[in-house]
Amino acid sequence: MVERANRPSNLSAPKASAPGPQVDIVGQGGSQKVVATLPSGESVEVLLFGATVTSWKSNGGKTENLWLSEKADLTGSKAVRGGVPVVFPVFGPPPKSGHATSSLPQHGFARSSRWEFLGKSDTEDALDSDSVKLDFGLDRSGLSEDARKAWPLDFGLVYSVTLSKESLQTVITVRNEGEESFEFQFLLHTYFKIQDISKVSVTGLSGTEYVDKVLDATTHQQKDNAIKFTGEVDRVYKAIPQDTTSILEDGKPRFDVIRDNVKDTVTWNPWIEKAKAMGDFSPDDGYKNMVCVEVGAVDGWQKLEKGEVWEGGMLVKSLL
Ligand code: TA6
Repeated sequence: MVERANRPSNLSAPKASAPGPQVDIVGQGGSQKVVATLPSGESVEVLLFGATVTSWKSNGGKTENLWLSEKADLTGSKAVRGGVPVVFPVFGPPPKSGHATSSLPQHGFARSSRWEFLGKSDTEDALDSDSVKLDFGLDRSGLSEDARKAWPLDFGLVYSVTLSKESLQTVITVRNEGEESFEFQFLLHTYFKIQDISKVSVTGLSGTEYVDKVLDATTHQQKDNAIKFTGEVDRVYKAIPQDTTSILEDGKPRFDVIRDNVKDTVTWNPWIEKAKAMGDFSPDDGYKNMVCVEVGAVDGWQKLEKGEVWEGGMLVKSLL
């Protein structure tokens, strides 16, 4: 045998590629959802109705990170109470009149329209079994007749949900498919699951201006670094300089919510009375186990000319 330098070592049979993420479409009609599970057990569930993430489990699948009302409608007949409802093209009650969104329902139509599952898109490294990216699409053709009449504009949305071992990334791409420009707002109305609201604080918003909807929508400055919850909280923080807002439990970091091309964030807890008043909010004392930290572009409007595209979203790290 000829001795050669750098003789190739024995070529071992290529390693059988590690099992990749499992992606299934489950259920029928309005209850149809996409379930993706990593080989290590983490999972995400996305209801096609609203492209609503209804479950995100990290920590090998042992930790559910999202709160979902026990009376959440998961049949596609109304927006889901919990998980991550997608708010588009308007946040909150639309302008009373004279605006393209004025005839839309609160929080717009995206969270109560049937989205199309576009598929599991290839990650950079197809053998990457530590993450999976799911794409969902919505355009005019997917809207109800009422929504099409209320907002007669041509648009295309692609919403990507990427599950990794310790994080969930959700990003929307908005395209103006029509001839005329339009403006919109966008927000991810995320209901985080927590153990005890009395031990929760939200940090990373100090020095930011906010509109307090509990105090007649008056404007305030966030002085303390930590927001605590001892009653109803409904605040719209605007033009936040830093990218990350954190949720702590008992002083320990539980979630980092990282804004991606959006500058605003809503913090909301309905507390006792408002929780009781919502028919699909259950149990009544469920407010103790949830906090909404909702990133978005809701201060003013994003404007798109014909053919223009806008992208924004969030990356959430579960720190448990
Ligand atoms: O994001 C907070 C908020 O705007 C609150 O004012 C409250 O209305 C909440 O959204 C829930 O709205 P919904 O239309 O889902 O009942």
